[in-house]
Amino acid sequence: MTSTNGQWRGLIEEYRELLDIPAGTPAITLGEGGTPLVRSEWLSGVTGGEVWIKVEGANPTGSFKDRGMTAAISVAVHEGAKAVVCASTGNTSASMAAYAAKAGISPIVLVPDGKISASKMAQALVHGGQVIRVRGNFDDCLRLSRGLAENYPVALVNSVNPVRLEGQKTASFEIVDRLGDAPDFHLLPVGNAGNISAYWLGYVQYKDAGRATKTPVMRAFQAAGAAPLVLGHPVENPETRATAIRIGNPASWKLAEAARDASGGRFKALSDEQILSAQAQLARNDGIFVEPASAAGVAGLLDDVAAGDEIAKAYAGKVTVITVTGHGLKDTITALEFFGEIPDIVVDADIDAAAAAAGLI
Ligand code: AN7
Repeated sequence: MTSTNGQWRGLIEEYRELLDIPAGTPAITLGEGGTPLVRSEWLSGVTGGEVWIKVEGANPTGSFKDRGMTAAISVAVHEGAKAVVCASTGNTSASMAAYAAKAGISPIVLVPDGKISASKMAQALVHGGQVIRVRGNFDDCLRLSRGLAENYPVALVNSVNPVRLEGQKTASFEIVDRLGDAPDFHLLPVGNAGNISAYWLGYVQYKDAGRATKTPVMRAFQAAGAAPLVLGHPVENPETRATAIRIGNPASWKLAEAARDASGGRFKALSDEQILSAQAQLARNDGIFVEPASAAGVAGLLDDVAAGDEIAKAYAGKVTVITVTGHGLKDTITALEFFGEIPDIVVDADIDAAAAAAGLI
């Protein structure tokens, strides 16, 4: 891909000819995309294969949502929108508010009251979002968000807007561009199911264009308390500490099932304990701090491997990519609650005292 003096130009300019957006749409960008693909020695060892982590927390607002949002906001502005609306478990609203600020339009955010992390709330507010707290869950917020867009002059930028998927599919392009071909397996968390649908679009497009020889098997993971795709029916009261994926009735249900079926993949549910444990292990083994929901793909790989069956063995000798969707700084309260108890030893400003506290003497 071309770039300006080695500087990444944001995904619209890097991939414009591959995106189905109106010709001449001016890019509203914060430099999103071009995120690191980091080889995990730890997970490569665990599987006997080659495991890579796509670090989406490196996007400007700290999650993969920026890929969809640069596209959705650019097209909305091109079409004359003055206000945008979304329902969110936190990351979509943080991203929308930032891109709306950049575009000079008004962001309206609907969130489940008490169920989004403080950091994501701060992002939406600091960027000038009009935050409306709803007595209900994400699925209720999405219903309201659609209703507002139908009845009032505001553009809907949830992933039911197909332009969002156009932006998000570029993550697959980057992976293939970096690895030289598509991986054998792609693992990721699923909530509203836009991202898995977008990745699949991207992989299929690259294969059809002859830029990859294959498409990966898509294995997607949900939290056990919010696992409608695994159960095969909506969950009325979803619950999980991984609040980003606390979603009971995913909007892109059919697209996600199509990606699973066409790729020979699978959905699987994981306990919150598995997810939080994977979050800590990834941070300690690989130096990558992700928010709880983002660790679901890693937890899924560990769960698959622990089963010791044919699925576990399939990773050996193969290339696996796991998308970690959002930064660990998005939810430090949950992280501290589970692993990071702040030590209650305080020392005087003295080298010997510090050395003793560190166990060096
Ligand atoms: C960190 O922000 O739905 O399956 O409103 O924030 O494409 O929904 C967030 C979803 C995974 C699931 N990881 O992706 C929202 C929202 C993180 C997320 C997902 C989300 P989708």
